[in-house]
Amino acid sequence: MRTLQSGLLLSMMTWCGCCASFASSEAYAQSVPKASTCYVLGIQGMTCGGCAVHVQQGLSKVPGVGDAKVSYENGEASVCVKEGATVTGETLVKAVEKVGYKAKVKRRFQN
Ligand SMILES: [Cu+2]
Repeated sequence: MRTLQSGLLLSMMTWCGCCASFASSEAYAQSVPKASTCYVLGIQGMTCGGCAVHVQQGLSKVPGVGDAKVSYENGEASVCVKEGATVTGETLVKAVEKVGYKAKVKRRFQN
């Protein structure tokens, strides 16, 4: 736990204490190429906006993922895969589980 950083962030946002790190969403504001495959995942176990960031970080680390948006309010993540990359829904579910949450693929679509 990076307590120094978390203490600093407490003044900036509501923090439930379950998340060890935080990264600016700007880091994930990457452009998604046309005709990429996107997935909508249902996420279980998120208890605050910080959890959504945590899940987003986990998904963004998957090689081939071009863009990941996570909504704590909706309990959903939308993830778009870079063109030519072979990322499966199962891979994304595992990435979410790796950071401590449950996920399942709700929908797959072409962006
Ligand atoms: Cu949280």
